[in-house]
Amino acid sequence: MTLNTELKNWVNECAKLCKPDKIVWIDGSLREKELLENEAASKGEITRLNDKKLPGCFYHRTAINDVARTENLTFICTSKKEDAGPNNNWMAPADAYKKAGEIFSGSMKGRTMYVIPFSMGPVGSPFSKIGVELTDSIYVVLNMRIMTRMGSAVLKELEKSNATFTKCLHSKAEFDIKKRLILHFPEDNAIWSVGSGYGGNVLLGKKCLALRIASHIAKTEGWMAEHMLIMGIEEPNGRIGYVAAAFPSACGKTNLAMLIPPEGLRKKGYRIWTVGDDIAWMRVDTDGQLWAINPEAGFFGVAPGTNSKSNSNAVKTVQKNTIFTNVLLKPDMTVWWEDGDGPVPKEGTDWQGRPWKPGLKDKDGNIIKGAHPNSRFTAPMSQCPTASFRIEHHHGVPIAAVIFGGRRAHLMPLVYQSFNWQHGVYVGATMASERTAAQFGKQGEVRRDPMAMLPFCGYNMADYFGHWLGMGKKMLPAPKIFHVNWFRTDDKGKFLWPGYGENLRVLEWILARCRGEVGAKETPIGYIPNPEDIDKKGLDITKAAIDKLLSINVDNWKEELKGHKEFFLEFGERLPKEIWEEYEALAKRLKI
Ligand code: GTP
Ligand code: SPV
Ligand code: MN
Repeated sequence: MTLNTELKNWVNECAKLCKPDKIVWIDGSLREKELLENEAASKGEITRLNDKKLPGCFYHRTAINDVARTENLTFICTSKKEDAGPNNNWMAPADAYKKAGEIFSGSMKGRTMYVIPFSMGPVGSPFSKIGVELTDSIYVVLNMRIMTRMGSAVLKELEKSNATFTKCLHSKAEFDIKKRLILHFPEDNAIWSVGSGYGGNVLLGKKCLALRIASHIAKTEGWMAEHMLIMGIEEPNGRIGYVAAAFPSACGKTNLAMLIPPEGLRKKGYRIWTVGDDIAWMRVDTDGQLWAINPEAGFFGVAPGTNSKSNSNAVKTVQKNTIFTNVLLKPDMTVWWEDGDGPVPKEGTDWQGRPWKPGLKDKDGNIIKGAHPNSRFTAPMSQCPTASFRIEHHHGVPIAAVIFGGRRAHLMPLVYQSFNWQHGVYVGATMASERTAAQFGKQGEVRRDPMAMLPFCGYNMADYFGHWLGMGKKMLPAPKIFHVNWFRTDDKGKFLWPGYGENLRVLEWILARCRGEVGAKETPIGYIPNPEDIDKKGLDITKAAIDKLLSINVDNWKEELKGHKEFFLEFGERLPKEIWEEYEALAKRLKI
């Protein structure tokens, strides 16, 4: 129970609606964790993994139709439809409460309702925000324990006078996709999620609070909530430069945040510090600089493709105290996924709970994967070998550069720098990524995803661009804004740039630009490196490839500009005039 009357009343109200058999207040202790693990294991909600090989690890399967965020069932519920904007699904708040209320009604009968007080950001930091999630899922409690700071310490914060919190209500209900809704009420600081058990839909501190609700709060309070990794690059002289980077899903945030320097650079003394891999909250501090914290405490990362070669830091991070969701379960009670470490197992149980062996095909002749392509690991950030020593620092790290990026086989150079903040906002606003085979729709088709926030901006994106423009005016100096593309290909479709650890060479150039230590070539789209300014020692790449990576094709850019216009027209009168100014300026530089 609690002394915070708002919290007490709200918990009672939700209990009246959902009718749980009992209510348990989560304190975050180790003893409580063990009790919950035992209970969930005895009910089959989770499975304990091999305690010798994967100590403290558990396995979980979601329902077959509940394996990813469901953007079509995700709504922003504001009084006025225009406030949600063309980028969001919208429902009127009264309709949303009614519709979801019917599903929540009695949904926790025979179950326990857990009350999870959690803090996004270090407990007690003025940068942090508190939420309370009510849920009938032990899996959610155990995941929230890794992904957030939670329990008694947060409850104590809430009991300080005037402590406000985001009201997060979740019920698995019947896991029925027809009765699944992920609803955000920015005007009430509330989230209602029902009918799902998948991470991004139910770990309400993550995308729902830390991005959709927080982006709305941030606009009102004058800060920024972004879908960005945060990392520090330590140079041989000990100086650490921090960057924040926004890439859409499956475009390499986790990989970049945990980058392993190539041998030559490592020997020189380069070192990486991981601050976050998915979300950044950023504020202007008294020194005029932009400072960032990672509001999360753990990683909810994609498993397939993670191996000791591609990301050995992630592999080391998930060796203990990790929850694996929808991966392949091996007979020795360890786990595996496609492109994971070790030989392909001879047999196992797949993510749907069926017997599996390599080469199995479905009735259409397609290979059956052992792990779902969006299977994930939930692991504490503190277990990452490159975890930054500033993670618990209450106001985070100073950001020297903001980096946007996407998956573009053509058009986008390896890296370019915007002319100034306003132009940088335009670069972010026109960000796009090509569809991969894993996504529905025409392959190679460009999908606009401004600042990688299309599915996560909790309000009208026209206003969001305005907020970015306004923030730039507050900073002195504002971080420099860059765009990167690790995915440009040659005529045969092969990546031109080796990527991964080698991306450090690009970050080196970015930091040198921030410090005014290196020149660049001015082009219509921005500043592009002179080829000799990218450190290529030990890099196996031809001169032709570098030249192509650092070139732009004006005709293709003229074509690209049509897509910009089409996208911006959707926002009508609400789009800031500066965006059109930048559009016109770019057209002029391209001599259209
Ligand atoms: P979410 O967790 O969904 O937000 O994704 P993310 O942005 O964290 O992406 P992640 O780091 O998991 O990487 C996605 C995919 O991109 C993986 O298949 C990686 O192997 C691949 N990838 C990452 N970095 C690079 C790179 O520099 N070059 C190439 N070619 N591929 C990369
Ligand atoms: C993403 O999809 O961008 C994720 C996973 O990071 S989820 O938490 O499900 O949103
Ligand atoms: Mn993400």
